[in-house]
Amino acid sequence: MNENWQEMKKQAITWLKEAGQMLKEAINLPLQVQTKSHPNDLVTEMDYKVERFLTKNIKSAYPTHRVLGEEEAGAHLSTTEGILWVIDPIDGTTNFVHQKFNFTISLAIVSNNVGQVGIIYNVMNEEWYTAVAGKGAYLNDNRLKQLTETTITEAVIGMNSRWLLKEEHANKKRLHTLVRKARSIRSYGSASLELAYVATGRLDSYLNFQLSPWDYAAGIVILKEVGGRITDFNNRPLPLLEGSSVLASRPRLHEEVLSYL
Ligand code: 2AM
Ligand code: CA
Ligand code: CA
Ligand code: CA
Repeated sequence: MNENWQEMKKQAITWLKEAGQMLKEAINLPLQVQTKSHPNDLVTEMDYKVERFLTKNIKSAYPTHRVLGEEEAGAHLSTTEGILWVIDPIDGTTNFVHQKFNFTISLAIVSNNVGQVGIIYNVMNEEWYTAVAGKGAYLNDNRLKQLTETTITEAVIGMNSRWLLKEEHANKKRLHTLVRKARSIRSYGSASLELAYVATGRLDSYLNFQLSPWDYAAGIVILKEVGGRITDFNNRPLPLLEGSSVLASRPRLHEEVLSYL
């Protein structure tokens, strides 16, 4: 297959810009906020609007491609064959509602299970983290450097503190040890943004016990370009048709953190 991934990335950026504009215009208007799996799992009409807008554009430009989105698109996909667009219309809906800051639109183009394009767009500050497989990763126009190694004692690790309270977690004690050993812990509330932060070195590691493909598909492509590692807690590649635990880190630190999970 001889697809023009750079061209598709450019096309996707024009759609994301328009979607970002929709979010900026909606942000100070009253939002209809509903809950999904639990009272803190929020969704707004803008999550649906952006996903429908992107899906419509993708399908009309590339009728043979398929779309997997958080809210509606591709809910019953059973294979990753062909070209699949994996989108999260708002990653960090709680931030969108409460902070009006630090939420992204995350988009990946995956061909036969291999990520080819990744875009994580931090809407309110116009930070675009992008990558095409084999062509390097960028923050806006600046090419990101290869990640260097570090150790836990010098690492700033991203995680949601609620995981520390998880009663049924078999390795709770070890997780507490990890938090004590690390230099510092951060929580930004947008998984894709936190993966982008690992790619730029703002975070040394990011972990989450349960995420979905639209949270990490773009991050996989971007991290690979800078030599970052991203796997589940058992060091296996991440699935694209179901959810998973996720650890992303600088090289070497990854193995060290895995031993605490
Ligand atoms: P979302 O905003 O797209 O739902 C918040 O810590 C991060 O975890 C966000 O990236 C959020 O994505 C993601 N997340 C994944 N599953 C979630 C869930 N069931 N409830 C809340 N946030 C979830
Ligand atoms: Ca959600
Ligand atoms: Ca998400
Ligand atoms: Ca979302």
